[in-house]
Amino acid sequence: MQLSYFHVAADVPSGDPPESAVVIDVLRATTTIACALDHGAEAVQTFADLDDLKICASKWPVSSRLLLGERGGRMLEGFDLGNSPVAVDAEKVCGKRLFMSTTNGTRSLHRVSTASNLYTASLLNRRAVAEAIIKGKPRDLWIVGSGWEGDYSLEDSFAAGALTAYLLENSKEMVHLMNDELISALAVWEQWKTNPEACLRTASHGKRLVKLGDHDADFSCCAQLDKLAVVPKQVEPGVLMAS
Ligand code: 3SL
Repeated sequence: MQLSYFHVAADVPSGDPPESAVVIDVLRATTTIACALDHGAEAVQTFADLDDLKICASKWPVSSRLLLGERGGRMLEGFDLGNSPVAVDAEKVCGKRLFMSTTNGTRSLHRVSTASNLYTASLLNRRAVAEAIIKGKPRDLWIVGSGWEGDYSLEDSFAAGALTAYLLENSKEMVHLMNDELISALAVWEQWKTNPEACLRTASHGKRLVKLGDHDADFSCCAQLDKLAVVPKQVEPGVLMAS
């Protein structure tokens, strides 16, 4: 298995991705996706563009849809939910389709949406996603972080390192680390693996969320490792379902 890590969508090489790719946005898009699907959301349909989201959502029955999103960490006007993993509880999301757009995470997803096996991962479902990858035996796997508006993010590197460490320890296939970004992601994982929340709070986006206020529950949720068995997988462009 040949693994590469790209910090943000813009770093992804031009052309088609390999058959398998994983998108990570620990704070908070892919953590929210994992929680929503784990709580029974029918699907999470992701959009980079808000107008596209509104047009598509308007064709869906009001009773079975929710609009979820943020810009700059703040919930969008007219939306039902912001991008908080603790807000997508079963009572709100069970059986519903979530139409979602976030500042960075949904952009990374769209950059690799042509991958046949496209997963999203967070710390919460790291082991479950890693096991799905091991089962699929991909020759190449791209791990794509989300960062912040084109810039590197510590917490996505940390999670990319966590995923890679699991694959190195548990895959029977040889795992080859194909770029320096991935080697440094492993070093970030080693640095904070005993205290993931400290990594999230050290990260610049963590500090941004602290400034926005009242995100303690989000931090403790996003920092939990291997708690969920849900594997979000793209079933059609932009649409993620539990697999
Ligand atoms: O950038 C994103 O996609 C979001 O996850 C950012 S936030 O944590 O909701 O502010």
